[in-house]
Amino acid sequence: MKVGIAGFPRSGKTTVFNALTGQHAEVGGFTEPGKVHLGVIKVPDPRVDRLSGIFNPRKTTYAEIIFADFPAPHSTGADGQGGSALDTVTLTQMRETDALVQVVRGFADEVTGESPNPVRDLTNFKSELLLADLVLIEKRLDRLKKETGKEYERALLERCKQALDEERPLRQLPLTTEEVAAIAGFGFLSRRPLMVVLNVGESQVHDPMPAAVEDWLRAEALEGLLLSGKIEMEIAGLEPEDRQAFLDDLGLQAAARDRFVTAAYRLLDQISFLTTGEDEVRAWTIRRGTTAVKAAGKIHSDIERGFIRAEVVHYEDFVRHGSEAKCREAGKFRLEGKEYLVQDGDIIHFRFNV
Ligand SMILES: Nc1nc2c(ncn2[C@@H]2O[C@H](COP(=O)(O)OP(=O)(O)OP(=O)(O)O)[C@@H](O)[C@H]2O)c(=O)[nH]1
Ligand SMILES: [Mg+2]
Repeated sequence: MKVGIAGFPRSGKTTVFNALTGQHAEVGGFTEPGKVHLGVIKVPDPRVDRLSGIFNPRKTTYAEIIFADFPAPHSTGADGQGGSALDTVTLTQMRETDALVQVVRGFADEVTGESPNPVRDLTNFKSELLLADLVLIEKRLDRLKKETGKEYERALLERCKQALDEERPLRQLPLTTEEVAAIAGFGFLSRRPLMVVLNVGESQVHDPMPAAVEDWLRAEALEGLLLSGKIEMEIAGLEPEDRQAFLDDLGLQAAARDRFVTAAYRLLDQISFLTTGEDEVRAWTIRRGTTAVKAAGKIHSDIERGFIRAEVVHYEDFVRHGSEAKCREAGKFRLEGKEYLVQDGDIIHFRFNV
């Protein structure tokens, strides 16, 4: 899963990125346009630990989240004056993600002295995503005028356009699996699952989400997480044994990183399926609602192409019964076809033929 960290200039994107990945990318220097920081984290998963204990494989691989920290252009943006905060390079890079996290500035900017205005930034960011999608759709519709026999696509794009005209992100538009596939190539940004991080000053980490932000999120059916990127970055930089004392000092339960990963999984609609064997025990991340054949494609395109069936046993059943043979006896071992919707915690063996 590749998660893009986006938002307006100086909202703390790079700071949050460092906090999550433990990297030391420069902050406060205005990240250069076009420069994307990439970082990978392993997703803690007790199921993988347990299965690894049972199978004793040569290799144990946790699911990974790749974070991409996007720069924002220098001179424009969160001023509400219509300046675009997302240039075309950034937009193209953002289309290559599975999900987006918007970092919203909740602290006063020390350099510009500007006080925070999260609702304004949320509203403007949303408009930017809608506009970026609208531009793509209009271009395509224009081209379709000259073509015949593309009624299906035209009608679908008209529906998308209408939603955008009504200021509804495409993620709110109910689409069939077929329709989703038909528009997948556009990489529409307002269809990406979105999570909001309100990045607050050090003194506000104990405050609840401000009511105005809460209302905005509810109206958009989005969830948000409040944290202080600056503090979290310091925590990430400490030796593990020093972290707890630091957290205790601040009266915090745990580093936001773990909360973030759990919330990101849930909010961004990600689940994991597992593969087991003597070679490797591994967790794979997919979006909820992914079919077995597409999940197979995560592992290898050959497995997707030559898919015969999926042999599935759920993790809970597996640990309850202790082995695949016992699961078979108990009728917990299933043969599923291409269209089976993979569930979180499914242990899968794919049968395929190439
Ligand atoms: N007080 C406070 N300052 C923060 C916090 N997070 C970030 N900052 C400061 O805000 C400034 C910008 O932070 P960055 O992380 O570089 O912001 P950015 O969004 O990556 O900026 P660009 O890449 O230039 O768009 C820096 O001076 C940070 O130290 C925070 O939680 N509290
Ligand atoms: Mg930055």
